[in-house]
Amino acid sequence: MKKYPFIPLPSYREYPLEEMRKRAMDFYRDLQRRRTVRDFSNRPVAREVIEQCLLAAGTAPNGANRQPWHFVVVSNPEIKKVIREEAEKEEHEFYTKRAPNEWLEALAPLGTKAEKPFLETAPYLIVIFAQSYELTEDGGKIKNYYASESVGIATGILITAVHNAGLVSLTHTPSPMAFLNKILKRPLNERPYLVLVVGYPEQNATVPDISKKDLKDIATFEE
Ligand code: IYR
Repeated sequence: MKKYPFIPLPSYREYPLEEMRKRAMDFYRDLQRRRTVRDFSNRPVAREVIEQCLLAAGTAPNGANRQPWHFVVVSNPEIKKVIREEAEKEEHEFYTKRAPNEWLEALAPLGTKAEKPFLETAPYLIVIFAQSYELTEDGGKIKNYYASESVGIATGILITAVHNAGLVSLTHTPSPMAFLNKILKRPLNERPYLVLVVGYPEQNATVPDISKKDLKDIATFEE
């Protein structure tokens, strides 16, 4: 295997402490405004903005630089309709049969239900696939490493990029999701990871009044 040439770190920037503090705080404050939205407007979104956000997602650190992700950006109304129908079928099963009571109780305060109108209303559904292996030309398989972790990180960056651009998103996980391979004609080495619904919020969009844990509850410093 050929080694990559090593080059001087080209783009690192160090900030003076005050500026570092301000940047860290400003970034947190801006991310604190992000909310997962379920009430989407049908207002169109410029495709170039989505492209830019996907390029940001593609910068994610990942196992052995295999970049084991594929993003299918769906704006075609007929495909969105089929995705909605299939997702609602699975969700209906989930809410009426598959979900244990404990899970339904955890979801009850959020008011989620089997109907997913946003899958048709929102201008974009970004269906994120994780590639657990790659296929060689002669049909062999090359394993990817840490595909779930890598795709999770890329998804986090995508959500942040979408927020930064002034749009809202919803992480949607119909379960099981194999129907997405079929509808979107994706190969078997790709596993649907998540559907990111992207667009503008509806004018009267509401969100649950939730809060995030304090620093002391999410972090421990061993000094
Ligand atoms: N996939 C279902 C259920 C669901 C599960 C969790 I955990 C949520 O935070 C929200 C919903 C759905 O999309 O409704």
